[in-house]
Amino acid sequence: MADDKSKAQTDPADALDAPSGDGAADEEAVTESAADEATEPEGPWTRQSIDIPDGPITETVEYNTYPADRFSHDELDLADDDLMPMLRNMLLQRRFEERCRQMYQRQKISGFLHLYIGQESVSTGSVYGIRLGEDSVITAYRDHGIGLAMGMDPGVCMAELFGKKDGCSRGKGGSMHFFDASKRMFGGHAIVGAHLPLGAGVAFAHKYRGEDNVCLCFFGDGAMAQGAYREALNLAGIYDLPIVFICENNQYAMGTAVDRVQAEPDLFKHGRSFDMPCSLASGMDVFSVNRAVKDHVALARDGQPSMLEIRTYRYQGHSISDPAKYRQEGELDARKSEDAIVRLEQYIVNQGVAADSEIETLDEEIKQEVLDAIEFAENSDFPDDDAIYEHVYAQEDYPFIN
Ligand SMILES: Cc1ncc(C[n+]2csc(CCOP(=O)(O)OP(=O)(O)O)c2C)c(N)n1
Ligand SMILES: [Mg+2]
Repeated sequence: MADDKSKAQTDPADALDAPSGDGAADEEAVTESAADEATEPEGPWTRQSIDIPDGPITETVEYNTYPADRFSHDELDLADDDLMPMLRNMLLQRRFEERCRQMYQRQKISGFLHLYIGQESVSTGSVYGIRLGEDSVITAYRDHGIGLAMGMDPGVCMAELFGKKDGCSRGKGGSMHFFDASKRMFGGHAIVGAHLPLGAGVAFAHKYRGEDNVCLCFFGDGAMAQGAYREALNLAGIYDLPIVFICENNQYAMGTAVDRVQAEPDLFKHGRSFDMPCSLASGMDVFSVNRAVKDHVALARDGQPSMLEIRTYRYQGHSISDPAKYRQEGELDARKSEDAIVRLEQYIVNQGVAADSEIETLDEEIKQEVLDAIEFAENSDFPDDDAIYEHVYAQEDYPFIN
């Protein structure tokens, strides 16, 4: 795919090597580039033809699909021993957020709070498809699930929500700004669509440094209506960046259903405009997500950016204050009956890997872990007043501020 594209510049390192400066150095640079132009550079450059074919162009496109209940764990190279940790990973997100809701009602948490409940298979299935700690992840503001799935400490996360100094962003970011550079979790971003170019930048950094790592860039269905989405995918395509664009299509952007705002509601197909492989996976089955992400990560490691739509559903409102009246009657119950956590629990029992009672014990342990996280957050202090001046960008000679 990427190989037969017309490109003015294929290597990002070349892009940064462009001559700059003033005076004599500039003159030299100009002379050199004039000489370059005289001889056609070697490389895979092709010029687009101006001739129009005499007849229609027919294109056959293949989209991969990853439906629910298609994959078993052994096909995914997951051992029996991986299944309970995988369930633990999902349950931790669920139990953590159930308490977040309660803590919000008790006014321990203020500001925005967007819950991820219902979407846990997306984070867990993805994290099990990357090299944790080496590959990078970036996401939007519904970020608690992916942060916890990547192994961020629940106490540190809860402290962030409480606005306390031991929080992952020192209590100054809150719900939308989970961040842990040591785990290569690059946020947590509040402006819809704005982090997609950042994701492309992270992938660019991997490539520029010669690392064999990839970036997973998650975003919502709503972000696809933003211009930054197009800019990011285009740059990734031009530079062959090691990135997977993952659209978490939870059917709504606030109260707006996808098919009310997208002329092509099959969002995975949009990646075709950038000559990328595109796939569609079920977010109601953690194995489907895992298979899809592994396949797309393999593409990214080969320098092929791609687009993956994961169809999922959020069981809570858009934010804590949303009564979610836009849903159709019976819609929520239907989706709850497909809950990916329950699906995995049933799978584990059916495979004879663990009994119901062992799953219940695991759940109790996790509930206690979340209570411990709350205690940690309670015992942490609020940031000092002076902290308001820390980690703030200020350029002394910046114009217009005086
Ligand atoms: C540029 C911008 N416009 C509007 C908003 C307000 N806003 C916050 S969330 C949201 C909906 C985004 O929906 P989606 O991308 O599908 O993510 P989801 O909430 O479903 O996870 C909007 C419009 C914003 N944060 N940024
Ligand atoms: Mg959405």
